[in-house]
Amino acid sequence: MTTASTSQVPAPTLDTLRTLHALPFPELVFRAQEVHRRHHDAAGVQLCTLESIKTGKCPENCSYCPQSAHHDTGLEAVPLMETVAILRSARAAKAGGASRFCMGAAWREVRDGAQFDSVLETVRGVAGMGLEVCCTLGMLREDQAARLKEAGCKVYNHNLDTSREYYPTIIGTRTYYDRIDPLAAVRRAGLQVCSGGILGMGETTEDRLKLLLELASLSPQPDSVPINSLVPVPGTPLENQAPVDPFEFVRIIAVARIAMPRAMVRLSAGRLIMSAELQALCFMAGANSIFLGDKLLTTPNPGRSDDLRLLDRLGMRPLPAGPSTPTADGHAHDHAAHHAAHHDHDHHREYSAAGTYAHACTGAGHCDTH
Ligand code: SAM
Ligand code: DTB
Ligand code: SF4
Repeated sequence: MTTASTSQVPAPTLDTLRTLHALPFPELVFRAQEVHRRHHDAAGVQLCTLESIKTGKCPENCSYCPQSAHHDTGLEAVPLMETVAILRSARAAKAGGASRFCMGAAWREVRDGAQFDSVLETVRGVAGMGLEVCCTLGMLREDQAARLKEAGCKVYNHNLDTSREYYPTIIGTRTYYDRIDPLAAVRRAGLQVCSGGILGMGETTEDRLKLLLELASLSPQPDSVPINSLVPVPGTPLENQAPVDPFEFVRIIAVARIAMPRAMVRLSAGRLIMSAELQALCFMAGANSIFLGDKLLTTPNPGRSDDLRLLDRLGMRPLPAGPSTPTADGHAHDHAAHHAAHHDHDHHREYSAAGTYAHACTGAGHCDTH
């Protein structure tokens, strides 16, 4: 088996993440900007579209999730969609400007059989349209991940969601290992890893930093890291959770960016109630990917035209699909990745939270410091 990623980024320590998180807000955002510009196009945003290909009646009891059969959210369950209907959505997503199409199923795990075969056929069709394909279908084995890759899937999303310690408070039907093990299988099969979490489930800042530490300690680090803000859905046990303080949210994005310099950091669920200014701060802190389209899996998302207007107001633009999108695998050949290679040996500086360093590399031109 090949592995998708070859480059390793040294993991930070929890103390380093704590120190970064405690920096004055402008200093933290500045540090995150520095790292971001070294590894990414600072004006580029990856646009992904989600499709819930199998909705509801999930046997898992994730407290945040409207699709769990354990909660009464009034959600209409929909069995696995036909390939032709999913391909129609994918075509529309592409026409609307998305470069990645992410298919989610409310399954505990992937099971071999007609339904998985149908998903593989769908993956073939979506990949054939020139869209990057991401799947999130629950737990899976390496041979299943390999079949997805062979069908044209590029990325597998499987979130750790929160810290190891807080996890049992949120989910009782599986363990943290059930989340971590499939990530290794996905990597071994040569797929890119997308893994992140949710803020606003009653966890502490320490839990959030521990989640980032778990993600940053994966070797190689995830290629993309979705940071979701809890959408508190009526009928779920977390329906009354208060939103996370917006500056805390930005701080976590910034620490994620510094700890996982090459990853795409996705500003995921929860944008509907975020102001344009807060989203702009998230981009300044290193977020460089969003979900485009008025629906996530089952909950609403800002409309496509509002998002495109926001990017336009900020002078930002969609990143294209394909190898020019910088990823943690080090195979990208654009300027940002070229730059990243030159700066790998400098990575320890990114964790030097105590002082500033005079290294004014913007990523916008040729770096003359080496
Ligand atoms: N069943 C698969 C699994 O759990 O891996 C895939 C689908 S699941 C809905 C994908 C992710 O959506 C979860 O891991 C969680 O991070 C996120 N999610 C679900 N409900 C959410 C909510 N109410 N607010 C924010 N994120 C949510
Ligand atoms: C991720 O981290 N967030 C997306 C995607 N990966 C699959 C899902 C968000 C779901 C929000 C709740 C809903 O719409 O059902
Ligand atoms: Fe099922 Fe995934 Fe929702 Fe958990 S998050 S209840 S596994 S769909």
